[in-house]
Amino acid sequence: MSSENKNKNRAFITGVTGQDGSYLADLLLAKDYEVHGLVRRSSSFNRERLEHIYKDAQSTENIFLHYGDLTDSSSLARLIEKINPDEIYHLGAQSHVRVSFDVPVYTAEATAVSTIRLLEAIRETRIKTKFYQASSSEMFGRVREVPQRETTPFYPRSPYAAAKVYAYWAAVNYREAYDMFVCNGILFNHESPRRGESFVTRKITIGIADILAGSKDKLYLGNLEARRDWGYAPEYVEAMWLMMQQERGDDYVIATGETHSIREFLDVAFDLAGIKDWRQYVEIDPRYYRPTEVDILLGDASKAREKLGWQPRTSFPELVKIMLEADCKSLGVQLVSTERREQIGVGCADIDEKAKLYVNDVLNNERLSHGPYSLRLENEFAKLHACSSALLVNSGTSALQLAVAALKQVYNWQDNEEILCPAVTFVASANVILMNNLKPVFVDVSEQSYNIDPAQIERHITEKTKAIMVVHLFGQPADMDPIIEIAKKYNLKIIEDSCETMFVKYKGRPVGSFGEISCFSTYMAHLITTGVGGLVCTSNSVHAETLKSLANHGRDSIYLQIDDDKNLSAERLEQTVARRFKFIQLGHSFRLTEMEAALGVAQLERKDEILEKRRENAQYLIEGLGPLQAELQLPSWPAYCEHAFMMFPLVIKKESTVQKKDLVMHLEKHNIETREMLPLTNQPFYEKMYGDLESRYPVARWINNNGFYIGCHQKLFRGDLDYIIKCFHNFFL
Ligand code: NAP
Ligand code: G4F
Repeated sequence: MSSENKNKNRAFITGVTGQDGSYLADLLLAKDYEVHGLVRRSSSFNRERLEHIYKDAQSTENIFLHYGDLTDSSSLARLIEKINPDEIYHLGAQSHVRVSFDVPVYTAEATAVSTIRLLEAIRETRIKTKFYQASSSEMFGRVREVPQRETTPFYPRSPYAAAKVYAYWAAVNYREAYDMFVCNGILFNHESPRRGESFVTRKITIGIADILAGSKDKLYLGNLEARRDWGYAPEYVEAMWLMMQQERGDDYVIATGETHSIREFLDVAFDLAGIKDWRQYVEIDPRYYRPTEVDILLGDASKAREKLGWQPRTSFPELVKIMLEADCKSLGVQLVSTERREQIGVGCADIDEKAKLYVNDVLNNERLSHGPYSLRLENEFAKLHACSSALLVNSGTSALQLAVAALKQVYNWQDNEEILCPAVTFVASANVILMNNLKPVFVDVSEQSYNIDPAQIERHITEKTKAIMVVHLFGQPADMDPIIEIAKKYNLKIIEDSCETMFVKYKGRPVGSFGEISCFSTYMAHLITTGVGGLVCTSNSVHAETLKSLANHGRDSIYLQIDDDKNLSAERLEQTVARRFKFIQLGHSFRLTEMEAALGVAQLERKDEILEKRRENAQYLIEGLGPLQAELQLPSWPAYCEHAFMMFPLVIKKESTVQKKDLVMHLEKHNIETREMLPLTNQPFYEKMYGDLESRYPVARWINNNGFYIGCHQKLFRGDLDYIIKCFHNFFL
């Protein structure tokens, strides 16, 4: 004890590492007590609940932990004498009711006899101290009246309850026999995020968090009919302290005055998690039944209210929410309720701490344009897509614009020559063709993949056709083999618009490696994001130089490369200084910043995790929506290609009577975002240019009238997916 602490109130807490002990330590430290706690030696770490105290230097000076054991009288007596506390809170116990049937004698030792050990130690050492005994509503057992109050007779139903009754009467006896200040706090169940994990409330909230995180499928419980009066633990330790500040020691019931069954707890908790029917996740395991059960506990805390001014502040649903949110948070799961206020969007911002660190690193190093992060992102991205180079640009559209411009220049295409492009794709794929003074010619798409239909390509080829813009839509690769064959036959170049698809393979070969040039987007909601941004990849060195120059105002790309070279010879340096701002052609300013590249690197490091979660989510949706297959076309893809699930497309089947407008409105009303699949054939701009397109592209028209997509991104968790599935099923009921 330091000299400064001499005037402080000193408390000794047994069970300081438990739920109540840790909250009581927080409370007493906040009240400027010197706190001493009893800890038992354990092979594994048992101080988790006190960890936060050790982060605060002020608190650390005022807390002292001592080894000892409730079953060891000598250690208790020695500690009491040494600490000489003003207040003793005896909270330590074998506190699990079910376990007390398995270890009844130990429970009697730790829970009953420990109280006598402490009381005797006080008596023998003659120290002047107040004593709090953690009594329990379990003592009422087979209840003699409802609600239970201080005068209600006890009827214990377990070795634990019998031990607590013994300790209760021992405490009363010492108060009466030796005129000691002794309180019995008859506390009804109280819970919190620090509750032991095998008690039913915490077991449920942890179980739900695991289910939402996808790490568990089931929760195994015992008797769901028992009713308990559940309160919030931090408020209950306040009651303990209040009891110890009264004139005389006394006994008090501490309770909320509300009782709920385990079923009701499950209703509220699963509802908060967005899961309507918990029955599919909960199974009864008779091992959790007790030989004798306490059916109903309901406390009347009028005496505490009148004498201590204590009353509960946290409602039952609030308590469940506090616990569930904490368990979800520790697993990194976001909790969304069925009364949705937040939208389930098609995409998400998924920026982790590492991304923030990398961006900060750039800001601290003050290299804000093309630097080490840009280089790393370009090199790794190119490698992953089996290309020899990648160039970062400020959007997927810029990547496409450059790809067309570079090929037009390299192959000397003339204005108004044609590029084939699918009739269903984001408008940028066609726009960039027009912007390069070439003409987009649409090709209808496949009914299954929504990608360009190889069987439709040849009929659109004329002598003006120069290239095929292949789009890999929504994360699914287009059918490349027949497209490559046609391209060879007619000497056409292939440009890959892979803005929505990355990191996946078609017949073992990465998308992005088939075309002369391939384009990717890192726009928000894409597989990896830099906010806005893109990459243009190629394995052709001439194309690579042209792309680099065009993206950077038309500078001589050779001097762009050596700008960063610190070891230039004097002659080369002179040449560079003279030439590095020579513009050899008309170009754009399409560069990405180093901050965005840093974000991209952090995202790239997580690509496997992101892809895996998206695939898992898509599979879950496919299974959940499976029963609706007669009405809805779900995503399907051939075994020889992978799917990245950038989006989750759905098309109402031809034989269904359902109207897309009604289904989409139903989903939107329930805060599930939907998006059009964007056929080009009904875009006013292209209709104006080409006249009626819809009648010429029947599959695109069907998709326009019946298709839409929703998200399946990595931040959607089980509760969201169940909610989405439920909304679809409700619509088709
Ligand atoms: P808890 O989380 O189970 O904590 C029990 C504490 O006792 C832990 O610190 C534990 O240490 C310690 N302990 C157990 N055996 C020990 C031994 N042989 N020697 C030394 N320490 C030992 O319980 P709680 O929920 O905080 O409850 C506190 C007290 O109130 C208990 O007496 C309980 O029976 C009673 N109570 C609780 C409620 C409730 O709803 N929570 C209601 C009424 C009464 P380890 O950390 O090393 O295991
Ligand atoms: O959460 P429990 O284990 O708490 P119980 O038995 O009410 O005891 C707790 O509260 C007492 C105060 O009344 C304290 F004195 C005691 O130290 C402890 O803190 O079980 C609550 C109910 C029981 O009826 C049990 O049968 O939930 C039922 N239950 C159903 N399935 C389950 C489970 N209990 C647990 N622990 N695990 C189950 O799987």
